[in-house]
Amino acid sequence: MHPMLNTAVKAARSAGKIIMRHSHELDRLTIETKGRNDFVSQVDHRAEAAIIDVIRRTYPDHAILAEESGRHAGHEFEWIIDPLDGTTNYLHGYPQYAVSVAVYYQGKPYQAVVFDPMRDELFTASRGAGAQLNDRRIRVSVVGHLDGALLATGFPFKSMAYLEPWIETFRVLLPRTSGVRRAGSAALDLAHVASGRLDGFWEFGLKPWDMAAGCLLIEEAGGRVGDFAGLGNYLDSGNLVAGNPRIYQEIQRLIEPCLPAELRC
Ligand code: 2AM
Ligand code: CA
Repeated sequence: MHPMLNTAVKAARSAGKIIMRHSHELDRLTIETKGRNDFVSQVDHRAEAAIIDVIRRTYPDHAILAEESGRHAGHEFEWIIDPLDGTTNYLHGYPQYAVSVAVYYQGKPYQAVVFDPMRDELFTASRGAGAQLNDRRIRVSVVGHLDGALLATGFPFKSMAYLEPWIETFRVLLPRTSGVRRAGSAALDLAHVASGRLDGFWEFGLKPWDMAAGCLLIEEAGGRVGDFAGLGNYLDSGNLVAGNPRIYQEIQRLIEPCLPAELRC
């Protein structure tokens, strides 16, 4: 395993321990509201501190972008961290959440970990070296048409600015698929696309830490990821389409007419 991936795994597992420990005493957590429908607890903060601590011990001069503490300056390598993706689920005891840790090198995805502490599933990828689930190689599904595909998405939850276009995409896609799921953790949805459990995914307005690791998992598992223009600007735009290569293309083709002009890029 690449040494940097090894550190990312250690960091994600130490966050996972904190998350699991507190999952049995949710009623004792202090919950703050970052904004409308946007919650954070001590668990998010502690898990993030644990991740940063592990990284800093080995790579004190790397840059870090973390959901709760923001940007930490550094150079060359950037760690993009979501200590608990699916906080709303977690706070309700709904078992669908994950830790996401990615390393970018010169602006490109380099290492990725998504860890599901509930199921003890560790998804890992290194650029050019494939993707694994608990050390076994994973690949995206071979489903070739939407009518046999299981997709995932995220509903708009904070800003409702793109509720109407999202509903349009849903209206177009839903009747053509086997089903659409909305489980509430984008990082985990992407890991499930990488491992072939889901065939495709789309969402508006994601944050970089929700998708940085999941996108490399998918690419290294033979899938495709892109923004609504089919380009690589998804981390900045927050708009993401992902899937096995055929389903990715189908989703892109079908949602294009649903998008307002400002989203077609
Ligand atoms: P988070 O829990 O790390 O914030 C999916 O829509 C993404 O949006 C998730 O990865 C989740 O990441 C984020 N999100 C934040 N608040 C949410 C909410 N109230 N409902 C659903 N998703 C939310
Ligand atoms: Ca989070």
